[in-house]
Amino acid sequence: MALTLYLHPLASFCHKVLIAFYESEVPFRAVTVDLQDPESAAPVRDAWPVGKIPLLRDEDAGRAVPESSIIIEYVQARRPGPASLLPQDPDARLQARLWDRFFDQYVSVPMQKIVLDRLHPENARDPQGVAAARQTLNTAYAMIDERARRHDWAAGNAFTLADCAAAPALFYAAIVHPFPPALDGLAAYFERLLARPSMRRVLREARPYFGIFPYRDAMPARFLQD
Ligand SMILES: N[C@@H](CCC(=O)N[C@@H](CS)C(=O)NCC(=O)O)C(=O)O
Repeated sequence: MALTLYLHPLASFCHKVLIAFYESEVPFRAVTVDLQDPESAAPVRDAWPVGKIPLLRDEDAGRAVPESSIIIEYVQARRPGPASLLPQDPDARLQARLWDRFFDQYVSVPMQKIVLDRLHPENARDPQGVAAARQTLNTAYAMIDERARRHDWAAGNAFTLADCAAAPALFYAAIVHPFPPALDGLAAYFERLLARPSMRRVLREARPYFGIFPYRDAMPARFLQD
């Protein structure tokens, strides 16, 4: 399988796939996309007109695969590596899928809302939408905290697809909407994610781009160097 992954090194949904690929030792070619540049974005928009990254191309199959969770599942099914990110057991698999959806919808999406709002001019900002996003994050943080006190990983005792989603989502969310100090289960889970070599590699590769992150000023110093 010759795989090309269209991505941006700062983009959280791209980090999710990169973590999965590094965990599973999937060989691939990375192509950095500038979504503001129509020529650079063309391969993504031609295959998936909503124009979101990551997008995978399976060159041998002549097939484009969009959406981070689908990309991970596509590759896991065809090239099982050392890490099984989708458990075989149907109930355990459902848990992995459930918590993957949870981190995408209730952590990544509100986090993106807060980040993108800062890029807008003052008169185009959406304070109500941002307040709602912060409320969603408060609810999500409490749920993760409760769960992380009982399990090492999002779907149970094994690292799965759900943790690939959680790591970048929580990385950026913790910067734009810090964890309440009382949620030490959440904080401990975040540290477990940060300790994964896959996550460390993703952050190392993203570091040269941190200067263009709208909340660069709020990034903890420990993320600015190895
Ligand atoms: N549901 C998608 C979300 C992908 C997504 O939101 N990607 C962001 C980068 S992290 C993006 O392409 N943003 C550009 C845009 O929305 O125009 C997935 O799981 O892959």
